Amino acid sequence: PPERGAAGSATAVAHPNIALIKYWGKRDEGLVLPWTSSLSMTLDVFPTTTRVRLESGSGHDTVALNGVPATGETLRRVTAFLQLVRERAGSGRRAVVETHNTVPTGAGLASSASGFAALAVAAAAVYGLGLDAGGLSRLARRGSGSASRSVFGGFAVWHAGADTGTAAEADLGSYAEPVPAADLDPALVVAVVDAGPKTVSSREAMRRTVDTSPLFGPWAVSGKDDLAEMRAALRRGDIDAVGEIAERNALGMHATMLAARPAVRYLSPATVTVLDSVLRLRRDGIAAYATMDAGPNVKVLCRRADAERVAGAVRDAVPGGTVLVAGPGPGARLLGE
Ligand code: 2P0
Repeated sequence: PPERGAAGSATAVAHPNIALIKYWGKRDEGLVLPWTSSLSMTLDVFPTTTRVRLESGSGHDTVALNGVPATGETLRRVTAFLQLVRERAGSGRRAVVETHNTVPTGAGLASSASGFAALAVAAAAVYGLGLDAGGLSRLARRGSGSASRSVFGGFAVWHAGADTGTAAEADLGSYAEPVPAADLDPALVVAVVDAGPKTVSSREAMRRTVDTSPLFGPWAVSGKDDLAEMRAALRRGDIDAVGEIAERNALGMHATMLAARPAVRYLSPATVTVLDSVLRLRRDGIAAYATMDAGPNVKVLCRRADAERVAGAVRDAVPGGTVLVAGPGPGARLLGE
């Protein structure tokens, strides 16, 4: 019999987000609890659409990514996530998951953020969990930390959760919520210099950084100040301050990785070429600031009015790359069955 509140299928859409204050390092891997709080902007490009349909009488979940059956680590992570949903729902019914990504997977372009946010919203609906937005964010976090932020549109802060007390207490306090921001009219110019999958997963790279980098502790401490200053800069709509803080926080995160043993280096020569073009733009009086994630690609924060000029400068710097202009995008939502 169908479970109470549960429908046969549900489809959700979510967009990736780019952190302006980075999440890097877990205090609890099983619960996906971060060492530090982070803050991001959800984009209006690269949506992920995911449909979850309940199966009767099947002994396993089936997952397809862009029409290709998932195997290995991807299948394991999605199945573990669905298992968590089933435990909460008191259900034993397996699911068929069909997901469509428009972003290159595993290239440091936040495919796991949009992916698990869409999966959380669709799975919560189909298994009838009855969660509010904060609950959906806490759930999405268990799939991938950054997915907690993609539940919301615009700017969102993901709270680390209390760092004293038990992991169970931190779990309750670790979710994202929207951040008040004055009218910034921002754009994020995304420079895809390499769309290939990363050589070290962010999960492994975080672990290595936390375990071996002497710079991790200081970066995590300074990140608290960065976050407080970032919130203030967003409130007053100060794009230069927002950009400066984002850029220094990102470079600090990469410094912690470079100091890990062995080093994790996601930045490539093309990354540095784009960074040089961003410096030149600033020298010319344009507010343009760079941030990089677990890959060589660069996202340049600027005013929307300057976005075409910034995109042109970045295109000239890396003629082989793909450059596109993104703006603030919507939170994850159900599309229906
Ligand atoms: C972020 N990144 O804040 C940081 C900055 C990449 C660099 O979140 O292990 O895929 O699934 O929780 O969310 C990438 O890590 O990691 C990420 P898991 P996730 O956006």
